[in-house]
Amino acid sequence: MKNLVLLALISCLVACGGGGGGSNHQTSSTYASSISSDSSSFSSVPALKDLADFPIGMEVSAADQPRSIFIEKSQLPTINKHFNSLVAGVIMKMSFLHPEEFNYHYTDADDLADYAAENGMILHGHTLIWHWDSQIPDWMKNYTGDWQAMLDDHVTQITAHFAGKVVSWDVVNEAIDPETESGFRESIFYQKLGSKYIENAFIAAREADPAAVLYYNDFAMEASQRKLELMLAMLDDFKERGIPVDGVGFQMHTNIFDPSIEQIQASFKAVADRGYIVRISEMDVTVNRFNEQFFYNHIKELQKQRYKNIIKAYLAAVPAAQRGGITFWGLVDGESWVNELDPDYRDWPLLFNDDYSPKPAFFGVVEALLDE
Ligand code: 9MR
Repeated sequence: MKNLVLLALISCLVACGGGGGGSNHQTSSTYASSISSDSSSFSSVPALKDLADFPIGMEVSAADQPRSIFIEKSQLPTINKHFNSLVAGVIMKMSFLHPEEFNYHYTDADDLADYAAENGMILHGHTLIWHWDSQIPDWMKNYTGDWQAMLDDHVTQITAHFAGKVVSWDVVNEAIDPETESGFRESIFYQKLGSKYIENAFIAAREADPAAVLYYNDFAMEASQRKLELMLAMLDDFKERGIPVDGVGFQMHTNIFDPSIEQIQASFKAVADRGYIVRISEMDVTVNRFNEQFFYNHIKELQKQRYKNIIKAYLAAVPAAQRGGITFWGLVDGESWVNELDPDYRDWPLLFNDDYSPKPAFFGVVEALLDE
């Protein structure tokens, strides 16, 4: 228990309607209606970053993108108060940083790095190699030369440019696929180079910025035993051959139903036991499996408990020295990526309502951190 007084304050805020109350009278068309009475006043809630000895991160948009922190400035007080680590949701992906073979575009990401530095935050880099079609630049898709040399150069140039500005990188994102026979995602990189592209990316990144912490990042490793085992086998093989991976990012795009907390904790532990740093890298917790129109109070409570239990599992499984931190994938529900997927589907996966007031989920995170 870190601070009994603070815990008492939080309990009061929640009990007094700060976190647990809230009206159900909202329409599916207005996210603003999920704001209601979850709110506690800005200054009365504790800053998440003050409750942990590891980075507490936020995914942000930048440049001229929708919800950019440089345009939608109303989000800045909340971001600055609670988070000491940033990651770009989009603008540091392959097609943004490397739009043409001989042209790297750094200014937007540099602006974000400056913002982080000026506000006492670290910047995590996401991501050097990712299979997502729209984020692979066209020139790369059509490349006919030496793919290994080309990818090495991509990783080297970018990592070297951000040395000293980016403390850690998702070097390779989502390369494992439990549905394939090989266990690797049959991305364009895999088709060209086999799984070799993964280790080569880590080697190139380490050479270009020896100080950066290098992560393998993926989703659903806590949900699929086969996926976890494939990833662990890759790590074990890399360790034996001296491939420089420092940590693993569990994206943790999860929900209030499954997998079990025990399974989540065991998957963190399997990685921590091997000596790696463990991050929760893209956390959100969806609630709306049954396509409800309302975000009911009992669901808010379930979501709160789920956030709390997952973070407690992380703290229980990962020794303090191996905690790379926890990053949440977006600030307010209405702007979550899950609400971009289908206009007929709504969800409320994040810690804040659309007016930046904290949800019960936020207090679940607070309670987990204070329990430590
Ligand atoms: O949240 C991101 C969304 O805004 C982007 O349109 C999308 C494509 O770049 O990527 C989303 O972030 C993904 C992340 O980069 C990798 N893990 C899954 C995330 C959600 O799809």
